[in-house]
Amino acid sequence: MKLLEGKKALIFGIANKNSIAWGIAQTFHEHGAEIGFSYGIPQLERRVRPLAAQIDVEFIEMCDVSSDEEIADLFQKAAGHFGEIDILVHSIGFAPREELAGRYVDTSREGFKIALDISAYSLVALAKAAQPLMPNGGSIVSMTYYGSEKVVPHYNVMGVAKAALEASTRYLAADLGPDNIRVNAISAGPIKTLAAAGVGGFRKMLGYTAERAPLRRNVNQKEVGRTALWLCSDLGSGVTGEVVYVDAGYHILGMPEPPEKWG
Ligand code: NAD
Ligand code: 0WE
Repeated sequence: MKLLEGKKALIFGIANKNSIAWGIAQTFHEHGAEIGFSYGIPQLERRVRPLAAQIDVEFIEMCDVSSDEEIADLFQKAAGHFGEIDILVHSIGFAPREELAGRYVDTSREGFKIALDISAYSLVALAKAAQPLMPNGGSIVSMTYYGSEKVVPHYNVMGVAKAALEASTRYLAADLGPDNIRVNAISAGPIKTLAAAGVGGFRKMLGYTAERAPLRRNVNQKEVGRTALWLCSDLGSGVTGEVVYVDAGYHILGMPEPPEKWG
């Protein structure tokens, strides 16, 4: 059964074929959604266009979400192209590279501002801009990570930004619920993407979580896509303000068992 037949989805945060947003886009396409893409920087256009062509995406626009003006322009174009939309996917995160090494206590004021602006405030700005395009309700989904709740070495200011993103999910859900707009976040386990590739020791982190997670493996972009699918389809109609984990169960552990059992 196709779950998104007749629905229109605007997806932010595709950089290349490894992006979580691309896993979501492919799943939505398989389920009959009409899709639009927005990407963050001009250099990504040549990567994003061929992907868009694979799933019949016609609306492809650049938008730097740190700019109110670019967001306004983007939504004006989206209103022209789609009229109304049903789904908004926020799959964007960024902190200056130097903030993701060393200690959190050394975070700069500017690094903090940039990380929180691009990774958390942008969800608020996009939700506000999307609301007029969702007169019959809708579903908004963003991407988060467990480093918002527990200390993950070097995740640093991104952990604080994700905590703000998750809290924003609840406040937005309360504000937009009366308009039948649902707002949820997916907390994914570590996945090798462009954003992750820039992180020292990421391969070791993948190994560490795969050895300990209840499912004894990592998750992939398609598994995140299928959770976004139920959240954004009628299957998720009663769910809002929630953080849903797609992490092979890693977050439930209090004392992760080492791979070779103790005693
Ligand atoms: P990715 O690099 O493919 O996607 C990140 C996207 O953010 C890119 O498309 C980039 O262009 C965009 N972006 C950055 N600054 C922007 C700006 N100013 N304006 C517009 N777009 C901007 O990597 P990904 O891993 O797919 O990341 C997607 C989301 O998933 C992020 O929120 C990330 O924090 C989250 N996440 C990733 C993992 C992981 O391990 N990869 C785990 C959990 C959550
Ligand atoms: O949210 C993320 C990635 C966030 C990210 C990554 C980069 C690298 C390149 C944000 N900004 C930048 N800026 C850059 O210049 N993840 C959940 C993946 C991730 O990133 C980590 C992790 C995990 C997991 C960083 C340190 C420790 C763990």
